[in-house]
Amino acid sequence: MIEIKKLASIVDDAAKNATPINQLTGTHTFNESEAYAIQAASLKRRYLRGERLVGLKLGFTSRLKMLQMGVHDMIWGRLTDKMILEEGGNLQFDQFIHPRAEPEICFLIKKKIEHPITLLEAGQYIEAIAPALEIIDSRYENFKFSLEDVIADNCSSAGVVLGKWHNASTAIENLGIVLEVNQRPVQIGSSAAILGNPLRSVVAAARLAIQYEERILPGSILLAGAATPAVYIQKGDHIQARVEKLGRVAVNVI
Ligand code: OOG
Ligand code: MG
Repeated sequence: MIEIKKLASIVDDAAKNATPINQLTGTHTFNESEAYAIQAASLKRRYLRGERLVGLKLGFTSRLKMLQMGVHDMIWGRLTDKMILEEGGNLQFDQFIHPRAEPEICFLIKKKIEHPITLLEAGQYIEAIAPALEIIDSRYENFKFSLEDVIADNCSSAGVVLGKWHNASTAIENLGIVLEVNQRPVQIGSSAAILGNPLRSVVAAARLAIQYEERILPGSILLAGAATPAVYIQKGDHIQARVEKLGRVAVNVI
């Protein structure tokens, strides 16, 4: 039996103190569902400190992200209110270990999702769509992990910046996406890289949430997964994502 609570406290302390740790799978053997149990237990610690669940995120929904991180499957994690950063505001670099930014598409959920849904049905569950920046900050040394490690570490979740909400009927299956650092494009991609259509992330989230007994509630957010690889960010950087039709979203690293 692996010690779920102990491993949860290790990843949680690493995040809280912005101190890197060795990969848990270096010293412990656990499977994917045990990794999700560690993630859930680490979130419980955040809730006890007063953080609130505001939504979910999917990861590795694009081939480029899987290739960048050397993993082979989709993952999902939880987002809390403490991770939400003000659009156009500041990100305190020292509160992170080795943060990276990636461009995202975010859904605002309209109706509770309680059963598996199809791609055709996905639109009914969406209230609005926004461009977003996700800040990921693996708690593992050198941002290196196995799939089980990254799941246990809440999928590197660390920060989310949301842009303006747009109508849920906006066609999003093939939108140009640019990630800029200090006004220079550093990653260019298309929303089509996200499972062929980011709405498929809603379908996948529904399936995974049911499988792992998490709820997708009205008013919660869902990050579809980055369309491009993530980039390391530095103090002094201005980070901006532009998504065709959805506009821009930015944050300053201080
Ligand atoms: C894991 C998080 C992946 C995405 O959008 O693919 C993710 C990581 O790369 O550290 O958020
Ligand atoms: Mg992401």
